[in-house]
Amino acid sequence: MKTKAIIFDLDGVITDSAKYHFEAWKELADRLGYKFDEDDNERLKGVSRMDSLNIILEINNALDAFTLEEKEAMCTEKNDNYVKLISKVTPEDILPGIAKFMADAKAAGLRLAVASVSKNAPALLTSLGIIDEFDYIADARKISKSKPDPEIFTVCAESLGIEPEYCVGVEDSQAGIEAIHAAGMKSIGINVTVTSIAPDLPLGSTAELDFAAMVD
Ligand code: B16
Ligand code: MG
Repeated sequence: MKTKAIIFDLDGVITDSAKYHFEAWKELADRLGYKFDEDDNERLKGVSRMDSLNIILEINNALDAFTLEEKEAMCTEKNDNYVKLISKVTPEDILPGIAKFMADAKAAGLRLAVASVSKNAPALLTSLGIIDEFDYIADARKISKSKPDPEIFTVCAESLGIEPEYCVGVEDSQAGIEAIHAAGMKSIGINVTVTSIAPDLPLGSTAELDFAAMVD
């Protein structure tokens, strides 16, 4: 087998927390009287908290309307909304097909990593009951560039000690697919709204994941 590692995005791949990120930003946008809908939200997937806020402000022509302190307070407000929403997550919230795909990969001797730019990733993986299943979890606090920069996928491969060409990345965002390709890896896309580079293997949902048929 050529592939030696699978590197998973978290939000929108392992669990449907992408919907909670949307709800948490929507609550803030509504309070400020700003436009923010599901289409706008596609641009936020895989993007850091402050970069996400800047996209919402840009959409509303308000990029220069706030000081850094005010923007940090808005990020804190969004994160408080998000933490409240994910507080009830349990192992039942792991998306269909993910547990079997991970088990099959491990049985075939592959290593598993998580490439999430979310600072809430460890808490979420703990609530899902799978934090110990991974050989490496990227520390979002140490990642300086948001996807589509390849940094987080490159860090995962280096930490596992595996060359990128032997890694497969799984992502639900356009920015994430670009990051995987820029890192020199093969990509599996989960319900990606493609606006530029398409995933090597586009799937409609995680339920379609099939390790034996898709990973060589
Ligand atoms: P936090 P991923 C990303 O996670 C989300 O897609 C993105 O919407 C979010 O803004 C980002 O994490 C930061 O999350 O505010 O919790 O630190 O898709 O890379 O798993
Ligand atoms: Mg994602």
